[in-house]
Amino acid sequence: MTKNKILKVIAREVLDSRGFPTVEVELTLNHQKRPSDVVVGRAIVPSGASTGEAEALELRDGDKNRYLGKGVLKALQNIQQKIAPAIENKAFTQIAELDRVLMDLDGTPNKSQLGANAILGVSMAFVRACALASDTPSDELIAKIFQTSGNTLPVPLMNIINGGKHADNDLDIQEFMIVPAGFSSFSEALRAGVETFHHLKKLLKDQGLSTSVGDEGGFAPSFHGKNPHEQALEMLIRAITSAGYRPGEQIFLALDSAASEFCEKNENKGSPITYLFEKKSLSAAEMIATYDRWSHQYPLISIEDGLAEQDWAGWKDLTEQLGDRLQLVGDDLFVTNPIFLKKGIETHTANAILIKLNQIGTVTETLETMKLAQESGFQCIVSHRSGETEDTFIADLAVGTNCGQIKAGSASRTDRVAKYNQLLRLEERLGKKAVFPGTKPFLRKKR
Ligand code: 2PG
Ligand code: MG
Repeated sequence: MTKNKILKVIAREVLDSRGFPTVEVELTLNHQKRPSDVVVGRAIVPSGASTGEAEALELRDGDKNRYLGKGVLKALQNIQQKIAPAIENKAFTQIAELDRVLMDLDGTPNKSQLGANAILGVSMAFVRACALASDTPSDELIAKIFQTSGNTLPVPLMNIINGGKHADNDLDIQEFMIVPAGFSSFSEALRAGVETFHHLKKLLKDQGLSTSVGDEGGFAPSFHGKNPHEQALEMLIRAITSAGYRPGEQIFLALDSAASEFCEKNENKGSPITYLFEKKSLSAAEMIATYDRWSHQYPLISIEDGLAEQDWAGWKDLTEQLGDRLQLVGDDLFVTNPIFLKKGIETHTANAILIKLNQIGTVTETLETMKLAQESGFQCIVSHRSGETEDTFIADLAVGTNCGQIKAGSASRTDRVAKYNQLLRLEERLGKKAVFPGTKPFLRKKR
């Protein structure tokens, strides 16, 4: 196996889609066949807003005089002063070897010493650089590491109405997604999703509702009246129909409730977790009943973080009651961490996992979690963060692992469409080899 000697690592502070600083890393290697040439792999780390409690640590400076405390100079310093001296002029055969060194250098379970943003930037940049050094596209390199064919384009889960922490409206649920799964190729599916987005804009406008967008490029209207969530779901159905598509056959619906954000902080430990939903306090059972009702009213196929990350008891009931006909995705619940995923597998909690590189902090651990999920019959959805950049690593990751689903936001904002554009390129390059799984990832046994 070819060894890749790291010649240089540099890091800089750049901005994410919310205008907050984040880490960019550039890592230099020699070209494998032309050793006198060098290649530079570059990666930018994303950042979440509705973060899970057990996510790996995102190191921020906390200096209120710079970027409101959100600077990442400490993370850069850790790369320049601690990581670079440990890896420069050393050769690594593969990403797992480098990531092991980074993990050992940090020495903590949640990467709190060096910062997951520092570590992940180096890890992703190394994959990119190895790809360039071997004249292999990044998705192909990932497929080699993951030992798959790497030819499956993901079904996009497009978040076209934003709420919760990603918008300034009265929706408790964070993401209302359309899932154009009933098509035979990624590009057709994307087109249907995008057309639906434009029709939604017109419908909102016609009703005098706002068409300004939230963090992930979806609209963020304020629905009036007592059932804003159902109004949002109805609106999606109308948009699909008005775009000329068939809801429940070509385009389906998915939610990310991000319920940890609206669960009520209960002073008494041990008392059941409740949810402040549509201004009422609801039990987990009542939330489940709401989802159950919606799943009969609408072509809903997937619910992410339907209950809070601490509510394992509620999650178990949710899975028992709806898991045989809906995809139930753990995001804050699992934080891309094999330890929590194992607990989910063992206790039959959830049936899918959201995959975010920066929740765990290295490419290798991300791939390990995905392997574990796939071996256990859990679906994987590779995901962006609400704070994104022009980096399209997740598009390569989704194809390279054949995972079948990606969550990359709406059809507006360059930070979101950059991922879809990369997937279009990959689809074109794969040509006849490209596979689009359609509704397959969502098929479950009927009750
Ligand atoms: C989520 C994500 C991405 P954030 O909750 O799934 O949509 O949001 O990055 O804010 O955690
Ligand atoms: Mg989520």
